[in-house]
Order: sequence, then structure tokens, then C-alpha cells
Amino acid sequence: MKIGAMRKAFITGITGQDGSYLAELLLEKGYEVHGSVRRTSTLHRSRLEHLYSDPELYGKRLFLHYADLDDPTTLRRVLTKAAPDEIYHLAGQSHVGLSFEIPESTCELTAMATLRLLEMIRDLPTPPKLFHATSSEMFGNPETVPQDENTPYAPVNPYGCAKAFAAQMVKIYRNSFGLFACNGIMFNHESPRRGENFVTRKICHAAAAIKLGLQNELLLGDTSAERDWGYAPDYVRGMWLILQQHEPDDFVLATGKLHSVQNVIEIAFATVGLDWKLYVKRDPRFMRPAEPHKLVGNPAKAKRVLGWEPTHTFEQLIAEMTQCELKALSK
Ligand code: G4F
Repeated sequence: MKIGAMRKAFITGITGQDGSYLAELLLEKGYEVHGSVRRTSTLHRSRLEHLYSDPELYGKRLFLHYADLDDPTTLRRVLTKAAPDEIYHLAGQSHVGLSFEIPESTCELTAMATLRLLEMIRDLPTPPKLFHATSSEMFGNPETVPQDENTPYAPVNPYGCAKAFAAQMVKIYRNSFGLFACNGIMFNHESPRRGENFVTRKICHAAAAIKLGLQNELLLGDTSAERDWGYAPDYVRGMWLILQQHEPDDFVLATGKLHSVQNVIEIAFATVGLDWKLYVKRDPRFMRPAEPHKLVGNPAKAKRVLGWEPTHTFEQLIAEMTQCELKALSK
């Protein structure tokens, strides 16, 4: 990069929860931001609307390109033209439950697409730095609790298996071809922008909708399941920090605290002043063939090396998500 030149970033998955927060963060930091969007019959860009509709940003420092992970020729062309300094690879099929229904496309979009991206980066005249968002799901049923950067991968679902392949490829390209390629091992991270089919948003949305008389009940799978849930904007800040280090490396981003789905239910319903017992029901359709156990991360390395720490408690996160749902549904 030329001294004094505006830094350029490219985000795959820019329209998602993390992509939209990351675009905001990078624009605030003065970057020129490029993102790939899939061509679909509907426009799924609501999380970017405020940036997209800003004439000072769109077409000046924010650029969206039609390119897809399953269309490597186009993606290669777009990357060559945009010539980013940093690539944040966030795209993929990210729903674990769904990965049991569509394992092949999950592996295509999550595992093979990452390998293709690594191949493209390797061929670029000046290979950009790469951040790859991988997942705690790689650990599946881990032998050690909490998990850190040295915990062996033992995935229990197609999604975790695809992520393990992709993360290992990132390490191979770093060690064999000298790429500045890093894995962020991301534990669950939520926000009001979370997709509605993930459990925290589903519960917060339902609590607000029931309060307003728009919904009667909430159907869930295994409410005893536990996760390490953090606040998404913190994780996006961690992604950026990972690429600002002198050496490429892998980092766990997590809170280090376990909570159950039941805990989410209790906080969300208490936030709207309702008794959850009257509304929550078990539905076998939302049970998964296999569940990982005790997925909780040790973020000590991220704290020590990056100075990264979560800013929100679990209770604050769920209460804030529920209040946002109430506000949005009341409009
Ligand atoms: O919210 P979830 O669907 O998230 P999950 O499966 O932990 O995956 C998320 O976090 C991973 C780690 O960062 C990411 F890699 C992944 O891409 C995704 O972002 O489910 C959380 C837990 C599970 O144990 C699930 O079985 O909630 C349980 N659950 C119970 N009832 C439910 C439901 N999950 C969903 N989505 N819907 C239910 O009705």
C-alpha cells in the first residue's frame, strides 16, 4: 500500500449481521469498502440501507459488486479491479441446523469457496491480508473446556466440518505460501441485526410480538442447549484488530461464559413483563440430530495480544435485543 493512500477492504457477506457492522467500522476508520452481493430476485440489503442510501458514501467510499462465491471468474475479476489491502471473508451458509438438510451446498459455500478465495489471493500481484471468519462449531464435542486456539477440531455437523476444512486451508496457505491469512474462531455473537432463524433473535422477537398481541406462542427445540453468546459489534472490532498485527495468526473471540437457551427465554420474557411458561413450547422440528457440548471459548490470547475484550454482558445483550424488537414492532 502506498503511504498516505486510503486503505481498501473487501468484504464477502457484507449484507449480513457481521458484514454490515464491519462496513460501518471500516468506513469510520477511513477505508474504501467494497463488498460482494449475490444476485437474487429480492434485495436483501436492509442492514446496509443507511450506508447505501448515503450519497456521500455509496459510489464514493462504499462499492457493492455482483459477485458470488460459486462464480470464481467474476469474483477474481472484481478482486483484481478493487485491489484491496484487506479481505474479510464472512460469507457462507451459516445456519447449523440447516446444514443437516443441505450438506452439499453448505460445504460448497463454506469449505470450497474459502479454498477458491485462497487460490485467487495467491495469484494476485500483491496478495491482500485475509481474515477468515470460522466458528466454534469446529470443536463439536471438545475434550477440553474452555476451548482455545490449540483445541483439536472435532465437528459434529456438516457446517462445523466445512469450517474445519476452511480454517485448516487458511493455516496451510499461511504456512506454505506465506499469505497473511488469519482465522477468527468466532463463538456465537448476536445483535438486533441477527437473522430471525437464530435462536436469540427468534426468542427476543417472539417475546416482543407476544407482548404486542401479534403472536400467541413460541416453538423451540432444545432449550437446555448452552452457548457462549457475545455482542456482534465487539467481534467485528476483533476481526479488524487481527489484521492489524505484524504477524498473521489465529484468535478465539468469545466471552468465556456459558448460558442456556432457557436463560435467553427468561431474560427476554422478563424484559417485556411476561411469564414465559404460558407461551414457550417444545417442537421436535427444531431439534438437531446432534448438538455440540460445552462450546465455550477462552479469549485470553485475544485479550493479551489484541487488547480485545467484550463490552456487553449476556443480560444486557438479550435485554437490548428484546427492546429493539419491541420498538420495531410497535412502529
Ligand atoms: O442460534 P443457533 O441457531 O446458533 P448455532 O447453531 O450455535 O450457530 C451460530 O453460532 C455459531 C458459532 O458462532 C456459528 F458458527 C453459526 O454460523 C451460527 O451463527 O442455535 C443455538 C442453540 C443450538 O443449540 C440450537 O439447537 O439453540 C438451540 N435451539 C433451540 N431451539 C434453537 C432452537 N436454534 C434455532 N436456530 N431455533 C430454535 O428453535
